[in-house]
Amino acid sequence: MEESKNRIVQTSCQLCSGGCGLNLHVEEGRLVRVTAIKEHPVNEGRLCPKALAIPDLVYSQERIHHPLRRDGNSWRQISWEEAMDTIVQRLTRARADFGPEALAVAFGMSFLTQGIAGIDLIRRFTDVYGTPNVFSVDSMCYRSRLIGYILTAGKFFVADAENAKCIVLWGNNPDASCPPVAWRVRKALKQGAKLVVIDPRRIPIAEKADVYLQPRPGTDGALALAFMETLISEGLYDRDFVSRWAVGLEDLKTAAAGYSPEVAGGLAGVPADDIRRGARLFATTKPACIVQGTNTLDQQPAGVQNSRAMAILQALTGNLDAPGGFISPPRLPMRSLRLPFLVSAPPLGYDRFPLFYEVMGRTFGECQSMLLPDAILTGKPYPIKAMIVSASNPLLTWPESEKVRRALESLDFLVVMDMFMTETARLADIVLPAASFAERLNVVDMYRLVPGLPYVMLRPPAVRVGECRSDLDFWLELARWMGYEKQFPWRHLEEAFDYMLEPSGLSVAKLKQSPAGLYYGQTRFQGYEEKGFRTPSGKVELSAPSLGDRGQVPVHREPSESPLSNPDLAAQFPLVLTTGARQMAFLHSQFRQVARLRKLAAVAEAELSPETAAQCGIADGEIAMLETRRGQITVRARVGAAIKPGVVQMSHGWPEANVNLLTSLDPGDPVTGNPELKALLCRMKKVSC
Ligand SMILES: Nc1nc2c(c(=O)[nH]1)N[C@H]1C(S)=C(S)[C@@H](COP(=O)(O)OP(=O)(O)OC[C@H]3O[C@@H](n4cnc5c(=O)[nH]c(N)nc54)[C@H](O)[C@@H]3O)O[C@H]1N2
Ligand SMILES: Nc1nc2c(c(=O)[nH]1)N[C@H]1C(S)=C(S)[C@@H](COP(=O)(O)OP(=O)(O)OC[C@H]3O[C@@H](n4cnc5c(=O)[nH]c(N)nc54)[C@H](O)[C@@H]3O)O[C@H]1N2
Ligand code: SF4
Ligand SMILES: [Mo]
Repeated sequence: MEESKNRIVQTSCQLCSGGCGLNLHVEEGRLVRVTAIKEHPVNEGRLCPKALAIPDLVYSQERIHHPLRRDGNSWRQISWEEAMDTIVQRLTRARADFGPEALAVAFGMSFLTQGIAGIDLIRRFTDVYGTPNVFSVDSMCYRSRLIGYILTAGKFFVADAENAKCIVLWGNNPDASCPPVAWRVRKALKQGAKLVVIDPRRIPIAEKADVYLQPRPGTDGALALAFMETLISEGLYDRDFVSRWAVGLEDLKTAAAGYSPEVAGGLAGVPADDIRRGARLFATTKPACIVQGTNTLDQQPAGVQNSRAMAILQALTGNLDAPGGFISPPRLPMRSLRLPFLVSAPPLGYDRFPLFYEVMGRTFGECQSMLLPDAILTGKPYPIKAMIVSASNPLLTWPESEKVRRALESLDFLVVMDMFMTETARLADIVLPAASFAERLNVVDMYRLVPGLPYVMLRPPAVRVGECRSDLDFWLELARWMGYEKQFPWRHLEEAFDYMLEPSGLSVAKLKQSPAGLYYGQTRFQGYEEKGFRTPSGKVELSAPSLGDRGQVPVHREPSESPLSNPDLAAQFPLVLTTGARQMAFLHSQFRQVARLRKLAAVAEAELSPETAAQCGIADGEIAMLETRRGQITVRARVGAAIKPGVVQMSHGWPEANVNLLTSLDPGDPVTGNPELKALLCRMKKVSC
């Protein structure tokens, strides 16, 4: 690492998916301050409160600085050598005793956002070891959308809010979950764009909405079909685009015909006229885009179909592959590090959810995580005995925490690499101290996804803390310790990055010359005019034969727990629970130890309306019990008019009030196995002291 006394290191923030350009001010080897890079295209000089707290996070008293080994009920500090040696011995033994499938690896969002090479290094490692069992959070987030868009139009799309004249925020509150998107939405609004908000909570930006729909959680499929019905029956769709570039209109018409705004409005608890107004505004204002929640529509029983519906609405209005609509920035050309032919066992759930693994010849790496706890507990289809968790806290972030706990406790060997002693780390045999993003080298190309820019940037190490190491260094090093030098010939990470980057013409050295990042390409529009869409028909598939008997046209599926699907349960648990609305101050279970962020949200709260609170006998600020048929937690009630009556919202990530004690791992979506986290049945009552 270059060491001069006072310097500014330009980097890309990793505290949410935004990737803002940051100046890390380093004095005497210590990170003292963070400012924004003015010319960075993502944030253009802006920052959010989390970025200002980076020094507090990096130097938190609670950071783990050294590898730790469980010693009965306490922890013993060990050297990296001892940690690596132990891991190698235990992985070698697991493989010999139970076969290579006995190893599982799981990584979280803070691994996914590290940039290029991370997932590839893990996958190369597990390929050589011989296990297919690599898990990530995309079983709950993102994959259903990816598959939904690909099935419909052959590729992934990003909403180009900045250039839209009409924006539909559909289950998305970017002010909390992705400020760079919020900045773009607000810029478009200032330029006169129209806004439709569809959210059971009247989120702050809804004050600016031309149409606000407040649905019962889990009814988005019905609303989307009602939008389609309005477009089709009122002749508001783009006939030219649809006749040239879409197949399956007749099937779609039939499906949508069952969901007039009256029918859908009845299901969702939304006035039919408001649905019509929203649909008309979206269809008649061009260009328009739906900015859908990153996981809101995924975590419902028709997750894939919901995302198909979003892509179909874009197609019906001719807003696909068009500025201000859905756009598809190019990928950075890169070499993959995968060696999948070395793995023989099928991944978990391959037979049950084949489309989760492969769609139209395109394969996806990580397995369906929701099946892992049962597989560990039952030993079926094969024993899973050892696990490495990198940058994830499944004990708080995966559904059904009690089962996840039992599963992790029953492993022979668990390694957790984290910056903090999390609930998950506490179950480990070995805990490894992870470097924060300010302490390690990465190459970041995720701007293509948020906010849709073909941009790449180096994330250089600025400071060093204790013996903390970069996750990628750990995986590279572990490969060497396992004796995989032949397949991992790179002496250090920079060489691995260069190997991957070669097809792009870039290298770490070249990226160092542009410390604020650079564009690697240009987004092209209407690419289908030349090549068609990458679907079997070459067109947008309003009805998708690739879905086979899983339902080829979008459908509404009631949540498995809802007043309509399960009235008996609703008699006992009369409220609808939606979980996981993002809080600006936190990233899932992270940052609760940072005092200045904790000031923004001091305690865990469940949101409910004054009507609902009165029915439950709860007043604002009182401690209440929130309960589903799976368990109960105590939490402070936040009573406010913003949320739909009959609905409770509880964010995840609070150790003292873990909402995932109330959720289920059961696969919700029949295509991908995504769990249902957005619409469950619950009840709430006051806790008497
Ligand atoms: N009920 C409910 N549950 C949900 C959701 C919901 O909406 N409702 N949303 C789900 C979604 S979409 C997601 S993506 C998941 C997220 O699930 P996770 O990714 O498991 O969530 P985090 O709490 O961010 O856990 C990340 C961990 O990595 C650590 N960490 C941070 N940076 C680094 C690093 O650089 N290296 C290493 N090794 N560790 C690091 C942090 O300290 C933290 O413990 O949660 C899901 N859980
Ligand atoms: N600060 C912060 N930012 C984050 C994260 C974080 O933990 N903290 N996590 C990151 C990750 S991994 C992800 S996946 C994204 C998540 O990003 P999103 O999924 O977009 O989550 P939110 O922006 O909170 O928006 C969810 C909104 O959906 C509403 N909602 C709940 N249920 C329903 C429903 O059934 N239908 C409809 N229409 N709306 C519903 C909620 O009230 C809420 O306002 O955020 C990312 N950014
Ligand atoms: S918006 Fe996200 S990426 Fe940008 S500074 Fe805040 S936490 Fe970092
Ligand atoms: Mo996510």
